[in-house]
Amino acid sequence: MAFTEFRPVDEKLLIEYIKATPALSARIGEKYDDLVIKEVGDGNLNFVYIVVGSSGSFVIKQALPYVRCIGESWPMSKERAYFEALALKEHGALCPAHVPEVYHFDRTMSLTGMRYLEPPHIILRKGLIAGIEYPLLAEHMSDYMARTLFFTSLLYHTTTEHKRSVAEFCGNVELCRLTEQVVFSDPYKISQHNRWTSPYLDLDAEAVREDNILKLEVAELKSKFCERAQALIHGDLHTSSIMVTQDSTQVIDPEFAFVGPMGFDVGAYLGNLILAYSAQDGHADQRNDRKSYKQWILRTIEQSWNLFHKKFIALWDEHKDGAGEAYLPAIYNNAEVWKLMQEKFMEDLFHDTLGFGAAKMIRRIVGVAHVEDFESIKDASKRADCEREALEIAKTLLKQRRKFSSINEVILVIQQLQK
Ligand code: ADP
Ligand code: SR1
Ligand code: MG
Repeated sequence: MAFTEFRPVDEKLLIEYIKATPALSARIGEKYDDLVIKEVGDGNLNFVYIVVGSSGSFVIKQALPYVRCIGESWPMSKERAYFEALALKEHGALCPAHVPEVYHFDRTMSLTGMRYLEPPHIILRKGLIAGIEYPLLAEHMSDYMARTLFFTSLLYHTTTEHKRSVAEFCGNVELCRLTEQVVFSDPYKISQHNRWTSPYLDLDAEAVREDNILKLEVAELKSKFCERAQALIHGDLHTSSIMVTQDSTQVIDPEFAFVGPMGFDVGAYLGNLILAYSAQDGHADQRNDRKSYKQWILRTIEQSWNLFHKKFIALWDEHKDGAGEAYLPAIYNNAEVWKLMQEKFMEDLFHDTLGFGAAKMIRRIVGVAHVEDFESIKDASKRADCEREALEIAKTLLKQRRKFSSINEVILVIQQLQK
């Protein structure tokens, strides 16, 4: 069977597709009798099939021309699959230990074949809800963020290389516009898709829509998101885009990738860890009060930023005489100016991280597409208490981000604002 035009696959059609695609059929030794195919997509946008045979396995991900969690009433370019595959390949080349290998990509079918992250890999968010500690998470995520962000920025690229990448990923405009809407606009106005734990958070949602200072700060972040072409970012680096075991950390799902502000990735990751922290009281029971687990999350936030900072600077120092054109060695030519310039860069990145992280937290509480951390708390009043705490932390971080000079200060504020 030829696949010369787009067709949504199902389990049955997928077998025909695999038979017609050598890069996939070879992965399962061309054995079809014992093949098990299951659709497992629990994300918001796409369809994901796990394909397991006796001689191998892979995952197939297909984008349909709409947003899955809303339905066909919200059309969305299926070209997002192309940008996801491109980013998986580029980030995978820079950080192969933490990105699944792409085996096959078909632009006509908006379909990607990639490594199956087999059990015990689970989605990090689910691990955080279950109260599982991941001792290597901070080490691995700081590696991933430092390498993908540094090596795709002007600190490493010439401006010619950089503009080529900016131009290519500008094509992912529909996904960028989705983020502009659901992160930076909808939570601050009445919008048909907005939702919150009503009636408990009615006044809190209204307060977000009427907070002039918050609106001024969000405008600044939105402008940075739209205008700052700093590095090839993942674009949706929340805790459901990370799959983990005790010794493996894999970043999936970069379909929102574009050349944007680095702090949007670091902030998404840290902001979602703060959401997980605020949700813990809702998951506490008589067997486990979650107190020590909350401390582990805070330590992970602290270590993730501090390790990221250290590794990013180390990469920068190592490549300071390379092709990167942002800070020419002939100008930044003494140890003092080099240090001052790096400190300024990292301070700005830290403040961006806090601002974007906070904006990502707010949208998950009063906007569209909520997170399982809170949704799985059955008692609505208890859930609202947890969400309100996260909202207060986010508003404080967003409005006062420039006052913070270390991640420890952020941790202290989180602890002070907990109920
Ligand atoms: P969406 O783009 O819709 O958010 P995701 O890429 O997040 O889709 O994938 C949805 C789900 O499919 C994930 O939560 C995970 O359970 C599963 N999944 C995705 N990619 C893989 C993979 N490479 N290996 C194993 N499971 C995967
Ligand atoms: C309709 S909004 C869907 C959300 O899911 C994705 O994971 C992105 O975060 C997007 O904002
Ligand atoms: Mg996803």
